[in-house]
Amino acid sequence: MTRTASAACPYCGVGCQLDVTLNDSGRVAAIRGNATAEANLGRICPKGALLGETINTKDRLTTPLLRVDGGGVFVPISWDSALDLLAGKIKEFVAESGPDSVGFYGSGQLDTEAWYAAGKLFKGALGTNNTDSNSRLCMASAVAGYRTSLGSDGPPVCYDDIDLADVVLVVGSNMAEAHPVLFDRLKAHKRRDPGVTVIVVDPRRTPTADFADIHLQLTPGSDIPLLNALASLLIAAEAVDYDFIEQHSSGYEAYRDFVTSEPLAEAERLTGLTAAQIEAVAKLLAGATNVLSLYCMGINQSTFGMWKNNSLINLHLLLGQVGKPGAGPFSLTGQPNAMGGRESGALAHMLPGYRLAEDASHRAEVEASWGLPAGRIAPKSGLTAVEMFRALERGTLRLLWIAATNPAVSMPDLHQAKRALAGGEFVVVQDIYHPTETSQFADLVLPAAQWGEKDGTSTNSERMMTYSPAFLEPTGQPRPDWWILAEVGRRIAPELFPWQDSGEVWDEFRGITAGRPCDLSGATRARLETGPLQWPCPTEEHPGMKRRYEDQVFATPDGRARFHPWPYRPPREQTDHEFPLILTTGRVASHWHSRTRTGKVAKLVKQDPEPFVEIHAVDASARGIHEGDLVHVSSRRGVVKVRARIGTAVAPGCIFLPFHWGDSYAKGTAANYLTNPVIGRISKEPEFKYCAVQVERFAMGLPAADAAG
Ligand code: MGD
Ligand code: SF4
Repeated sequence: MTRTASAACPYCGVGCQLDVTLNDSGRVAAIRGNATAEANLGRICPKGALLGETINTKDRLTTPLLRVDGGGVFVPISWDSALDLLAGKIKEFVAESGPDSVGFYGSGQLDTEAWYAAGKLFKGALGTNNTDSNSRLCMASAVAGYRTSLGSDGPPVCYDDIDLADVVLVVGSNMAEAHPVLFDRLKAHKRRDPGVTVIVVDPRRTPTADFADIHLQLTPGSDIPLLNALASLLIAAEAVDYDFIEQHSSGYEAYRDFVTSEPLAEAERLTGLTAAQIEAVAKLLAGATNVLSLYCMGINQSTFGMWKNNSLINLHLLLGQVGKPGAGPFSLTGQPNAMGGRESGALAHMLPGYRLAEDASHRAEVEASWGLPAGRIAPKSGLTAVEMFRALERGTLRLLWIAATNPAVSMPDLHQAKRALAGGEFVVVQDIYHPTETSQFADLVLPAAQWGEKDGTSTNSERMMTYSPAFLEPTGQPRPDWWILAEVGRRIAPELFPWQDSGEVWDEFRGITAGRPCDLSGATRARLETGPLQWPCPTEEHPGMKRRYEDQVFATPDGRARFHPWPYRPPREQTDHEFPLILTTGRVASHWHSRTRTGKVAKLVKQDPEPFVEIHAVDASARGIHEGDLVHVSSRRGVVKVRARIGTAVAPGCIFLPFHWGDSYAKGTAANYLTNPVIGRISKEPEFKYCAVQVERFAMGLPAADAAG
């Protein structure tokens, strides 16, 4: 007998709902898009459709493993031994070196229940804020941008707004490849209404840019001068919403004085765009009824990413294009539950319910809710992703527990990250596969239940919470992530972890959000079992809200949104004669992150079989490089060897490398051997979109180990 189940896709932040058909033996037979799901309206992309192939693989991790010698030999151990060992190590290190000697590094692929359990264990039971998510590497700038401009994290808009906008500004997002189902929706909207204008701001001519009416191919890192120049032109033309500015914003005068003092010629110089190009876009914005901007890593993955987010939101405030249908600043999230992690306090500076660790009243609220003594939660933010790996290398972080992420591929400056993992005193990796590039470094490996084997909740880019049930028989003895965290918690502070199932974790979590900007206390598990809900959802009768701020009251203390007059700041590393090219890293459509899943799906691998560097014909010819040649790409931190693709998608002087391939594909090919680990002052997000490199034709005879640097 075949059966069906409905679950959220575990890949990107679009959060498509998938209808899964299971065959007689309970295996995935087919996956289709759920026709009634608001997130995808029946649509699906190949990654989601081919998920079935990622489940019963040879490298599926089925039992806890302990490293028994320094040489990478692992032996199976029981769950009880593994949990006792881990809880014992945590207690030992905390007793000897204090709570900040341990940390948890997870990802936007953990469900909300797991993140809530992690926060309660580390921030509550142990008293360290050392939990961070790989969302730090992608979303931290957006989190900080929303909070400082609108008073609270979380997008104000929803997917329906795509169908209602007449000018869509896509800034630093390659949604055609990274959010394909949402991009299909944008294409369908434009097909229905050819009057809709799509403007893409991107240094690369991506498939998204190819579709646009206007592509502003700016110099990498120059978004702020562009956005400020647009604002200056709109102010000069008096095409701004004075009512909105006067009644619902603060800081306009300083912003106006600043942006209008910058000559347009300076914006031309910094962006590489012409005045005519910038003026044309300003005119379109001035004449638009509804302006929606969709943005992603192109402005986030930068040390000034928060400023870039603020500068884009400034434009929306100037035009009064926020808090109404079809309009607003929409930060697209990348991972299936990057949003849920933010809501449940995953990041090192946050506590559940969008509370801040450094806010005394927020700490007191959480301590009261968890029944902790006053002062238990540490008053300082914890270590963030890059900082954790530095502390692990120094030895001040003695234990790092890594879950649902593969930092030995995804961290910037991989040589440093791998040195830290290799030398770390006690490294725990909780994954669904082994070996991965990261689990090879672990002292203890824990098998997590994968998609379909566990139930749990995730929140997508438009604040839609989806509950996914368990519908697959687990392979071996994997356990849900929340359960593993709670079991360790029970061995440390049993009274804090009374949960019998994920529903009880969810209940406790939703309760703690009451009265907060992300109030989802009305989203009971029973309601979510009948279908997804969007927060805010403050009561059990509340239908959930499509849009925030429709009353134009923002989440700041005075209810006003804030203008921020930010100047241009150059990227932190500059090109020179030794490293004359700019490297930008990103994604391709067929692969997901470090390919632990998509690298096993034949059709996806066929589409993008190997790592490559995209280089402009002019730069290739100057170096004697031909299509398909192996080349060395080097930066101040390392060297990689990949194949050249020559074209005109990147501008002369720039190259592009996707970051998906790690050492398990081939040693010394990972883009992150090159990237700069410098981080933003507030966001702590690294600069993945800009570093100085050189490209040379591969000289035969150089051993691969040298190529890896
Ligand atoms: P990226 O390719 O990282 O992907 O989704 P995106 O952000 O869309 O970056 C987007 C664009 O930023 C690129 O086209 C790049 O050229 C541009 N860019 C670089 N520098 C600048 C700049 O200075 N200014 C501007 N304006 N643009 C710039 C990321 C998203 O994708 C995320 S966060 C995740 S976690 C998911 N990962 C993922 C995946 O691994 N594979 C696939 N297929 N899809 C994914 N979806 C999600
Ligand atoms: Fe999954 Fe994203 Fe594809 Fe939807 S668009 S099926 S969420 S990968």
